[in-house]
Amino acid sequence: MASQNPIVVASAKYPKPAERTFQYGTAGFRMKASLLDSVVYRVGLLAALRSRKLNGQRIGVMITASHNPPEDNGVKLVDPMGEMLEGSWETYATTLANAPSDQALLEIYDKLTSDLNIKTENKARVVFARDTRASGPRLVSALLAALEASGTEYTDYKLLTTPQLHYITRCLNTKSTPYEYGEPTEQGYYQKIAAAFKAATGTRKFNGPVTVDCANGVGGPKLRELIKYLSSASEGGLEIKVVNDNVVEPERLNHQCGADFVKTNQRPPPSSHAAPSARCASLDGDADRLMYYFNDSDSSFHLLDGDRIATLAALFIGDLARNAGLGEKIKVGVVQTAYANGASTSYITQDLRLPVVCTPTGVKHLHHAATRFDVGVYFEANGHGTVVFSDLALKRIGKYEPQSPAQASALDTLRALTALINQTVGDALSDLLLVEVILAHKAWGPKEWHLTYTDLPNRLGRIEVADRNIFKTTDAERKLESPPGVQAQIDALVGKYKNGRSFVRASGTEEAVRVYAEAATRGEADDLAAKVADVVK
Ligand code: 16G
Ligand code: ZN
Repeated sequence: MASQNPIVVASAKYPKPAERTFQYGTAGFRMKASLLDSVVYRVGLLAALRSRKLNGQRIGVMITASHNPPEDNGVKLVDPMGEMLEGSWETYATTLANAPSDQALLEIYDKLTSDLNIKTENKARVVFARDTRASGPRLVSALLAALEASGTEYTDYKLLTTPQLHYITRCLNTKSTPYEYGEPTEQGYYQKIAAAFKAATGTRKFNGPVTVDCANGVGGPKLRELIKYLSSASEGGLEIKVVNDNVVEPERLNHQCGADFVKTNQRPPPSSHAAPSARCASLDGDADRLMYYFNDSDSSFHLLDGDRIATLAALFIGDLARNAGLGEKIKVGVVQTAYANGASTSYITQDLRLPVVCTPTGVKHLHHAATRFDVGVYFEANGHGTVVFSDLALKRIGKYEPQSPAQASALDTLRALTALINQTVGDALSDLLLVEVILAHKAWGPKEWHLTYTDLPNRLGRIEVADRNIFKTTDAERKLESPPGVQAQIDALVGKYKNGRSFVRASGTEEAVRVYAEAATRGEADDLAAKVADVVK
């Protein structure tokens, strides 16, 4: 009898809330945790299908809602190489999540199995982890029910940052191959990063400590763990001051702290008491975003966001490749979104003379575009990003025989960076150490870093509209093609401002539309944003 099928039996314990339509968004499913049990159960089934389809390669499942408030949670899948789930499978996730009954769910599951030619005799293997949210353990039990009902082998990695799970997934799937990535354990992650950090730093000195706000999320305990593997300040290592690492009171998560708070409010967390010009950084709730900032001696606040990290990394890696004698053989490129400050784009193209590609918002788009360069540096302005090295670039960097001591030194640093950087996805811990290495090499403080170019004043607004789905974009989200006529009105407004630029897009994570504007002065940027908002309302 069909009703005795284990998938149906277990599904009955995780009923789908009626009247709810779920969508696998930019970063998986994300919403109030109380609504998420059926979704997590069904995502577990999809992970099993995905693994069977890929002949038993490990698929990762991460339970987190990143920078969202503590009462939210979310779930997303990680593909075998540690990348985000392939786009076409997002649709299957949405279909499974919206199956109206347990029986309908089984029918969709079976139909996907046959439509996608999935061999049911293949093994299914899943690895999973969660952030520190209170709802995490309950959602893990929904996931386990699905893995058991679908006959899936699994490993529970308990609490991890999102990028740690991406790292482990890739390690497991490349073990004993020429593409081996590292030890598939949390300890292996720290060992790899710590050794690479030491090698990349060499004999350079750090200019004082860095204070890291961990958003009271999983990044706190994990950063404390990582520090145990690094040289201490008394041994000439980096001093890292950990703040906002309270994970005992879950309601503190992302509250008045963290990378999203700092970027959105353009000010340090109220708990911050950093001295003038001291380096400060903030992670987000699952430690895949990083922001730097500092207060000047006149106490003005300066943000060093994803654009700044991208430009710093591109500058340094471009120089290293040239100094190593690989300038002609390794082409560095940068990937940004429309949110990148126009001044950063000009700096990359005109001063660094590197190519820039613009993609729609969302890590998967940037990551994909970055893999087309030998070395692709990608960052969203919100602090999510990394650097990816192509197989060819890795081979060239690995095999090149340096022709001088200067080339040898640059090459050593470049090699160390390929291990320090988490190439699977943006990783705040790995990015933090990358920035620290670069600043140490350049003997720069945050001020010198900030002086590389001057941001155009900008404003980001959020507008609630009746139906955000009518806002359709083209040209990497820089232009609206619907509703008709709106883009022409925006263009007319933009034309009135010096260095004006503005665009409107529907959020992929909230019921709202976002308006971005930049212009030559603060007043003009604010004015342009307000006028464009009026057009959209
Ligand atoms: C998600 C994306 C992030 C993007 C943000 C945009 C991933 C892992 N995360 O958090 O990259 O910046 O959505 O949000 O892809 P929005 O669509 O609401 O503006
Ligand atoms: Zn995040």
